[in-house]
Amino acid sequence: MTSHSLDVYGKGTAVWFPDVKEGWTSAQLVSKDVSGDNVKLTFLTDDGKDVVIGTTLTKLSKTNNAELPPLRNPPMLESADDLTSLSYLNEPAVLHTIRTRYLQRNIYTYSGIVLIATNPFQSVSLYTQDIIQAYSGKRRGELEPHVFAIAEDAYRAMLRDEQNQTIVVSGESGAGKTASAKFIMRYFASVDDKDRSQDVKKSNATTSGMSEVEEQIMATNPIMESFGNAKTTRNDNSSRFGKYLEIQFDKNQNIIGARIRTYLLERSRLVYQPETERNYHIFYQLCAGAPPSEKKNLELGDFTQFHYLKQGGSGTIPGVDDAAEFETTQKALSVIGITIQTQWQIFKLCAALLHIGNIEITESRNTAMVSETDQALVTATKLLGIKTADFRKWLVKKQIVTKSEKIVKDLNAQQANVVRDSVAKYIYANLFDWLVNVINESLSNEEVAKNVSSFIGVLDIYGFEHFKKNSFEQFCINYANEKLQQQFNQHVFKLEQEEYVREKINWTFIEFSDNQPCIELIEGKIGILSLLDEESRFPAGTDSSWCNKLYQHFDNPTHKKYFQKPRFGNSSFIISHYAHDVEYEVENFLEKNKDTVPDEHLALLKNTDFEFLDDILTKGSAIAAPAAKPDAKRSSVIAKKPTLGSIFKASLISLMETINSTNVHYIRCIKPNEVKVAWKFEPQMVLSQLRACGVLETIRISCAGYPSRWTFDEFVQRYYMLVRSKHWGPDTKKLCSVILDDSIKDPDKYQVGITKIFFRSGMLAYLERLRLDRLNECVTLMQKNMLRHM
Ligand code: AD9
Ligand code: MG
Repeated sequence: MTSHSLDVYGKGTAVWFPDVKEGWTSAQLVSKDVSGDNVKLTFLTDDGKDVVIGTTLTKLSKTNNAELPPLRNPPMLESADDLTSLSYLNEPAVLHTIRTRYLQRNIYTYSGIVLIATNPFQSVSLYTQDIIQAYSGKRRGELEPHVFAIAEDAYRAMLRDEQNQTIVVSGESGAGKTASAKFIMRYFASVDDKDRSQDVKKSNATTSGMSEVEEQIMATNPIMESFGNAKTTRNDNSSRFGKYLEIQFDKNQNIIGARIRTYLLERSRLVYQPETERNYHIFYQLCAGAPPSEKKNLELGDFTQFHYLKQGGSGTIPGVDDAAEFETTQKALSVIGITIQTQWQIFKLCAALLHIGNIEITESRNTAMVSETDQALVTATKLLGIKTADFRKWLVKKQIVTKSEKIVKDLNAQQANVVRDSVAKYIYANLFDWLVNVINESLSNEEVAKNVSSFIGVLDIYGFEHFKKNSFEQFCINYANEKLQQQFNQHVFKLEQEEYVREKINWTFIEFSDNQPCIELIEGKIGILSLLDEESRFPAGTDSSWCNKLYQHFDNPTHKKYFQKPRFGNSSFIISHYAHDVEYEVENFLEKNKDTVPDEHLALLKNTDFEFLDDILTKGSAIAAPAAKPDAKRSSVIAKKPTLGSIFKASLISLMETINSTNVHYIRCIKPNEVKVAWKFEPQMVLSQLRACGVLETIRISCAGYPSRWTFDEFVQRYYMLVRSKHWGPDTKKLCSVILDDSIKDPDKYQVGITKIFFRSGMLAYLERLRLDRLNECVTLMQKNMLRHM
């Protein structure tokens, strides 16, 4: 961040010092001694401690004043609703402003084009119909910062520029992305816009005042959440997939449809949940809410009956009634047009998965065994409409096909468990994708697609993740965030430079750290992902052989900036992401990437009598599931299957293409504390998120240019008193020049554009000080006058 010269530090100057607990603590300069080259500054912190800085003028000039503490903003700016209006735009100032506002119950703050949303962890009355209406038709800045203002902005821009829009919502788990995305959806669905043609609405309005399609769009939320959200340690309703929702408008700006794209559903959750976490909500809803007759048919009981539901030891969520939620899910499924009959087929499939998880695999002399009469096996295969004996056989055996023969080999219990779970995960992933397809068909059929004239996309995607142990999932998530960060930086830059050009001010190109090399390292031709795919296809490939290849290719000076081999061990690698260095453990990367289901099982499932299962396997997952031809060479079947990594890469590239073809708006959600308590603000936690979401980096970028800008009118209104009244007149631009000439001697500190004045960092604080001095002078003068007349 920018450092200011020693001259700015006078007695009483307020500054910030780092603080382990608070992030930063405030202090005031109490004495300043400069003798010869020596400088001694004494500060008194707000908690009563002296801090002395001893240095020399030579050193200060060599280090560009780096030793001097960052300056604190004047009080009038300290709860500014836009961080870019701060005069000193440094890390403590940013943190302090967000904190001050949050403690005043203002959860939203702008940072230039970004809306920062700090989770209140409490229901707040900010989203009523009245407030929706209040934001309708308003320009950003007219009202308090709000997620509705961003939605309205997007809507207006869509009308004005006839361009598609995207609202990117990001942040860490539990920060409020899904909540924000839902508020945005509600805004579009409920705003009663006078500009919009009401004809369509009136003809099919429902009791909620929304049109049928608007109700359907809202209904996608409970569905996607039931099947794609779960309780985790970080969030009771954590989305385990990324989502891009396109809200489609016709030429009269009526909502006529929607389309959802999803990214990387967490498959492992279906078969394993860490301590205190749950599986996907739908299973608990089903166990709690199914009527007795259906429970009997599907052989369902309490969630504790199922291995796939009880591993986390936490089957209920405080404040959530799973049975009531089940009703909500069913209603939502009906709203989007899924018949009751199909709904029960979905639930039947879910029940089958639970029974698969209960199939007991034992081991004798290194050989896996499943009892013929295992009740779970019998029920699962009955529900799935597949042959029990075949399913049992291919749970405990595998077939190796060579050129000349087929060999059947026994599996051990651990391998059999992996096979069992892989089948369950495969079916669930297909069911999830099938649901998304059905929603899309229902919300945007061909007829609708013909009339779509523009869309607003809302991206609710996992933020940067950095845990103690990081695996394939974190790798993919952080790769996505690298791409989004790059898009964001380029966008902020473009906007910044465009404004300079538009205002015709002199500017030089500002350097910023482009993360392209890191992206290249991951997705390049010879990159981490392509090496992973290569190793996944190689029959003898293992996690560790892949890891060694990574070291061979990237552990060298060329890649040092982004890739490192850890000092100890050979089972992990470190990537220096824009937000943080992350160490990835290679264990299971290959398996997760391949996501294989034995061909024998695929063939078995394909031959099911249960038509619905056949349907979801055909229409569901994008992952090709080639039924094993009896004579197919095993290796060629594997070669045909796209890996999860390659699917993710392709979907991400396509997402970025979409985003780049739209006008983008950004919401950064911040989780203010780990314990999910209302109005508790943990500064260190917030700081690390501000860093990870790129807010601090963009602030650094804008500080390198002219971070503060005022229109002539705004400037004159606040600072007219800095010059004598004889200069006051109707020509504001002229008056601005007089004020500027008179007050700021260094011409590099500002530039006058066509409609605005652009200031270097720190100039507003300086002008504020002049203004305050001037006001004090006036008050003294007035007092003297009054005394004289008494
Ligand atoms: V995750 O990556 O899917 O695990 P999100 O989506 O970022 O995460 P979510 O939106 O689910 O988090 O928010 C977590 C919880 O915070 C919600 O369930 C609400 O209880 C709470 N929340 C978030 N934003 C708001 C808000 N604007 N008002 C009230 C909120 N509560
Ligand atoms: Mg979410």
